[in-house]
Amino acid sequence: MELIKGKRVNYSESLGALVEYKEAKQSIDLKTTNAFVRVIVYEAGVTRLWISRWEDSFEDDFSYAVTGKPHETEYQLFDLDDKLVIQTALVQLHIQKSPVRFEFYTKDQQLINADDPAFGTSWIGNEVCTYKKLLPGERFIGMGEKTGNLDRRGRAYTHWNTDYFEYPVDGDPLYCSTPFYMGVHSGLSYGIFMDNSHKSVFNFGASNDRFASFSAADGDMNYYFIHYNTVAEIIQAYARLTGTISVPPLWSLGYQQCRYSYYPDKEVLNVARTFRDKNIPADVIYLDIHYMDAYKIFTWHPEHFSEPARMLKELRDMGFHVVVIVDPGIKKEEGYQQFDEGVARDLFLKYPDGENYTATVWPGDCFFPDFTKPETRDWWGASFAGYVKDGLDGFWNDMNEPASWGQTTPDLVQFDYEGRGATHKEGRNVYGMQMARSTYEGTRQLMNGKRPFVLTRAGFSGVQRYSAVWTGDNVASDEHMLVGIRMVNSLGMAGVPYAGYDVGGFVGESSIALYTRWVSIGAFAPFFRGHTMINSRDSEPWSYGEEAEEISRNYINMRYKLMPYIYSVFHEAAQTGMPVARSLAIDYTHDRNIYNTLYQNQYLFGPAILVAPVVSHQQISKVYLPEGEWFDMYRDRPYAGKQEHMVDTPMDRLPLFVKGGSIIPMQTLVQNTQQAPEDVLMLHVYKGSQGGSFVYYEDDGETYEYENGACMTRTFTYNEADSTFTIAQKEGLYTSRFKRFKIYFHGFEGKVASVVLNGKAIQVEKEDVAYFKQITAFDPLYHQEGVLRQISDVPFVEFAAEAGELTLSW
Ligand code: MIG
Repeated sequence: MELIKGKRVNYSESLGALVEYKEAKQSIDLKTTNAFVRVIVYEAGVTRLWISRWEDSFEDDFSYAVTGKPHETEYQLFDLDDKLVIQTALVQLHIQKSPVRFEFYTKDQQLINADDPAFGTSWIGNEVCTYKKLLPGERFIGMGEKTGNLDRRGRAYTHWNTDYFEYPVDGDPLYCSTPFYMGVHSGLSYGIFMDNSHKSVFNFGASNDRFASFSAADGDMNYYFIHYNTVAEIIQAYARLTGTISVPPLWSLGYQQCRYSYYPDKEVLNVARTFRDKNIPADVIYLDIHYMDAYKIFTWHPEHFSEPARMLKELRDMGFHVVVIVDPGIKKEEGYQQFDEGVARDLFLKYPDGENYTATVWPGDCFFPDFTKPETRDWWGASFAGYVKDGLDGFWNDMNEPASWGQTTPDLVQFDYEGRGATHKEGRNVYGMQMARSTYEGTRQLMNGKRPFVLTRAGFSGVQRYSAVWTGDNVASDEHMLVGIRMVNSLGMAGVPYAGYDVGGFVGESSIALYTRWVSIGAFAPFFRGHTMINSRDSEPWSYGEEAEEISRNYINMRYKLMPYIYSVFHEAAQTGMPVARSLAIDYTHDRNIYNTLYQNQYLFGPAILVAPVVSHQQISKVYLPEGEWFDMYRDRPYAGKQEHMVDTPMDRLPLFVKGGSIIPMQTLVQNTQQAPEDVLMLHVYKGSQGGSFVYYEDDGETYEYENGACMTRTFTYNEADSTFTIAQKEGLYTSRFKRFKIYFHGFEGKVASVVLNGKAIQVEKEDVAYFKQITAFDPLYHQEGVLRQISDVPFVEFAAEAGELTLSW
């Protein structure tokens, strides 16, 4: 190749012209003057472009991120004078021959995305970059754990997993890398996933008005181009490539209480007991680094946790699960089991001369397990045997960027990379994900069919298959609260639906108002955990005074009542990859108002509930409701869509709206997920001109038996046009814990006059629902109106659970 024939080249050089091509099944190999290209059709809307300067690259198609394979897909290949055209049922890929450039069109010739005509894919030394024309009005969304605005246009981002303590609200790069974004323009959307784990840079028109580009420091340009009609379909196509979550243990969807660190055991028990005494629901308590002996992973501190099994049993009896932190660094200390084994079996990262790589972390000098080596993963996974036996079932993977004092891993450190070999430059970004994988696979094997919960800080595309992700060391400020919400929404658009932020802020101290607001919003985060830094003020729901406590309790209660809804939404995420927290950019992609920085934090929690985060001190706030009919969740007041609204937002009122046509299944209040709710499933139906449906999901909440069919779904459908509500037969072998249905009709103005179930009239009753028990002495409207706020006269019917059709009249 010209470029490297012993001659220094001081400019970027691109692919060159087409020399020849060859077609195989769903795959076309091109040879250009400077490189090789393999085009692979994965499905009608997914095409992979694999561009390499090394022909032998194609002999080994390996990826940590992608598990999806090409689906049998019909396509046609046309050889025209100046271009090749590959056409599927949805997309035309035009491959210009000289020079070789790629352009994607819809079948009716609308341009979706095109290479910059001059640069296309080019190299500067080993760095490879693809340049795409910036199109008029083009916006960019996604990219996972990235700060900044929902619309990323005008900014550039780096993917290089980084331990960034107290990151600023525009800090980059952070801990987790998911190099997948979506472009949106002229009513069209597409996604680009660059599967290359080297340090990469995505430039969405930052300091340039010509292109959006993505580059990797080394390796091949290897990207998947996805086009479907909606962002939701694009996200799901990305999930077919990189996988989905498995259904999490139900307990992990409850409230989780963390701090750096609760110790000794007595303090842990105290915190747990306080939740129960105060009737604040919670499922999980965390042990941060002080639970260990000299920070040695897989040990317990001999004095502070002298009888771990007994403590864990006591917590379990109170309905608490315990999650412990594990860091990758293994203390260099002879006699420490994991050190001795790791050395003996050659399981650590090393220098090219074979010496183990050493860096300093909490325990002092450490070796680092090479999680890209299968033997290391098996060994690490098996090392959890003692913890599992003690009664632990949650594992928090921290510091796995990897982090160390000094924060600079030398690039020559060598990774096994499944026997292929890779330097730190290629291995770093997948290290955390492979640690999470090893933790997940190992503990899953040890737990006798029960589901472990794994949380990780670092990750790469595909990490969702093994673990939830949290956004690291945020700061107690309003801006951080909001950017955290956007990061979680953005992780959702990058295939990671199970994500959250430290509620209350890790660094610094929240005000009463900030803490309270953060808990209210956190109740609608997929992963809901309060956490705070060592030597900071206490940050439990009762630590900020009586008012904050009551409001926090109300919102945590709400989360527990919503558990049937939340669990069903997680099931959907496991099935399709749809996020749990859904940026409005997913359903309302082409509505420019949702990108307004005032409204960009708003999202749908599941399909039905719109959360409009507001900052702590704001007593009256502006929200924007997109197209559709909406009801405020507190009072059932109808609100028009495609409009801004002013709403009251005192400390105890986070703006929440339900989309007309929604069906929200709820249960009676429990104090933790082990406690059985009453046997009635409450279905809240909201009037809407389009009607709607919901797929309810249930299983035992704790084992993998659902994989063998021990689960159930049941579809509820509200049809507005013919005034019916249909309860489909349940599907699946699992028997629901709910024996009765109670259906509430919201927004029907109290006028549901008669309900006929399978031909038999059933009695319509009316109730003051106030299912969102936010009635507190602190409610300003309580003071104003002098009466308890209530949603009175909501009609409902209750009957034994069965399939059938309700006919309503009003
Ligand atoms: O060097 O384990 O992000 O959540 O509390 C800091 C102590 C290590 C960083 C994590 C944080 C955790 C802390 N850890």
